[in-house]
Amino acid sequence: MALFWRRNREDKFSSSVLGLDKSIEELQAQEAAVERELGQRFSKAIEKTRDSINNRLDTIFEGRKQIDDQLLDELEEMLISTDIGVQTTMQILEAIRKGVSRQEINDIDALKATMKRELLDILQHSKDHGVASEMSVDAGIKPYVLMVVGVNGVGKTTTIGKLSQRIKDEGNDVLICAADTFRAAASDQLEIWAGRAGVPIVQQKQGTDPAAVLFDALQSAKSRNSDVLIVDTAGRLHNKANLMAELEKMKRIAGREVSGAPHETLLVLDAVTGQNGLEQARQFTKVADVTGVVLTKLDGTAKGGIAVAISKELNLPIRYVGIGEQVDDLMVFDAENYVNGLFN
Ligand SMILES: Nc1nc2c(ncn2[C@@H]2O[C@H](COP(=O)(O)OP(=O)(O)OP(=O)(O)O)[C@@H](O)[C@H]2O)c(=O)[nH]1
Ligand SMILES: [Mg+2]
Repeated sequence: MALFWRRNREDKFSSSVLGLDKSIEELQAQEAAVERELGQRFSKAIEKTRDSINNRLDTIFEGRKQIDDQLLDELEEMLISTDIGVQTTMQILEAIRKGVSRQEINDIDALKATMKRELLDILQHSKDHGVASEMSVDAGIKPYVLMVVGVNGVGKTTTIGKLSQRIKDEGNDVLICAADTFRAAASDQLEIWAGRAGVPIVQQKQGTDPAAVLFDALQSAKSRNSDVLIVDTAGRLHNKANLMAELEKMKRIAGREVSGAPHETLLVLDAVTGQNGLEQARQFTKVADVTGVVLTKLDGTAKGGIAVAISKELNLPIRYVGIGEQVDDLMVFDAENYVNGLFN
């Protein structure tokens, strides 16, 4: 999928170049400025997590001359407290113990470097379902159906608003499907986001079978020749079997109407819920064939380590992170930026 959006961005970029008499240098400087600004915003979003990690590290190292077992115990506690997960914590500690016994790690900087290396290794080795969708999108899938799932209040609707804007800006015709017919006002809320992004929306009255709304939207996407159909779903609780069955029905309808659909199923997880979110995710992956994660509200937590637990324990790629409530507060997840941003 990433390739898809990128390809469109490049098309748009080259056509805008034709209309402008800016030099390549000016354009490069402009792009660099945008990148910098994004980097700063991301860094700000993980500030709470960074502060928490670094303050604890400073305290652990204060007045200490050597890395001993007690220090490592404290480090373990610190890592667990960031919601990085038990498995990840153990992996990092093992690497540190090895480094210490080989006398490669003697100070805080060497220790941080080892932590960074291990974290990056985990994040970059989660299975990337994106590879398959990139290939099929290149074969000209239209409409590309993107389903968005997750429990109540995690930020599905907001994320769809942000994503619609983003994908549209990259030169695609987007259509939104309001298949959350369960909650009153859900459709109205989505309509506001559709209006903001300037994209059409297919909706029906509350209580309509979500699969029927989806069916409508699929027909509409085909007749409008939409590039991408983004489907909002109800915030269903993982212990409600009927709601999970509904999700499966929607999947079936999508696949029947558009070959291979849904092409991407994004699970939205709220970073603030930490380890509870992981449990939700496990339930969803059982029925929804989740292909990627959007981690929202990273700006609102000091436990941003959950991103690593998701990669390690669910083996799912984090596609985007939400860093605020505004339409442009959605960023492509960059593992290197993230890991570097965690340490001072
Ligand atoms: N700070 C912050 N707030 C966010 C982010 N994403 C969503 N929110 C807020 O989270 C709240 C819930 O967002 P919704 O998009 O309504 O969540 P939902 O998953 O659609 O909820 P239901 O439709 O009830 O299942 C809203 O107040 C959003 O503004 C984010 O990245 N950062
Ligand atoms: Mg919603």
